Amino acid sequence: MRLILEEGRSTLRTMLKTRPKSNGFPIHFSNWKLTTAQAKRLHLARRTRPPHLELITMAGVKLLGFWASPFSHRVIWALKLKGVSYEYIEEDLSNKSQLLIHNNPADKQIPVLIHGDKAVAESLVILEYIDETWPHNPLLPKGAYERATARFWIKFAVEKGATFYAFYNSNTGEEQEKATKETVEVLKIIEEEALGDEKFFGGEDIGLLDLVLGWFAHWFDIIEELVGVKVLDASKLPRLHAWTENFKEVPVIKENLPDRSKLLAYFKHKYFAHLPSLDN
Ligand SMILES: N[C@@H](CCC(=O)N[C@@H](CS)C(=O)NCC(=O)O)C(=O)O
Repeated sequence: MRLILEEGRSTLRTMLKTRPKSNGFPIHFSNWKLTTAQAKRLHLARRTRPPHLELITMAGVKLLGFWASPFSHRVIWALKLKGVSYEYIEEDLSNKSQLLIHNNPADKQIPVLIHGDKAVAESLVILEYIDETWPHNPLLPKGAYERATARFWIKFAVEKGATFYAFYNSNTGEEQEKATKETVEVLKIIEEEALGDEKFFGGEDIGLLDLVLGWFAHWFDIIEELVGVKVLDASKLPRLHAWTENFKEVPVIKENLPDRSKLLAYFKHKYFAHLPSLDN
């Protein structure tokens, strides 16, 4: 690739030397014809440019998101980790934009990533799209087995969503005890079997599983506060708790977390709206 790029550069140098004489700038490029061989070499050099050069010329990237959504945030973190510049468009979920409806007609949910004329929906699908489109700073491990393992845990965590939701929804003594016990059990499995003694799920650096579980580091604590039960603390889940601290210390994460008090107010409103009325 280096050779091809070098060739591209030397073709450009030759072209600059042989460019039509002009009395100054601007040069009239329309008078400047490339030989077929020059055009082919330049085309090849452009096609094989490394991903960081792609950033300079890539088609526009837009993200339709919602400020309080952990699903939007995992995409934001991925784009930031890759250094992909993008335009963020905040959606009003009570009055969805035509842009959202047009780009995700199936379920009209955020996040949606628009890349040039293509739209990708579903946060996990978007994360894989990002990782494949901009392969530098990989989010999934290289080896097939390691990728399969990361994908297993992502599926496991997503499928346990009902357990976490039951915890969020629990408000009577017995029901709350059961939901808390089940939540701790799931988190213990994640801690022991997926995280082990690593700093991050991705090893020394954060990877796709870290981004998927990222909501435990910022949103879960808010749910605990609303439910009035602490689960993810240093005494019950020491390694997972340390992971939440390490995760939030990564600059890209730290700089891209919604304000906690604003988030608490938002979820408080939603939480008390869904609880059964005390008058009933
Ligand atoms: N499975 C989806 C979930 C996305 C989701 O739940 N988005 C919510 C906001 S957090 C949404 O768009 N809600 C509006 C609606 O469902 O009408 C993903 O991972 O992207």
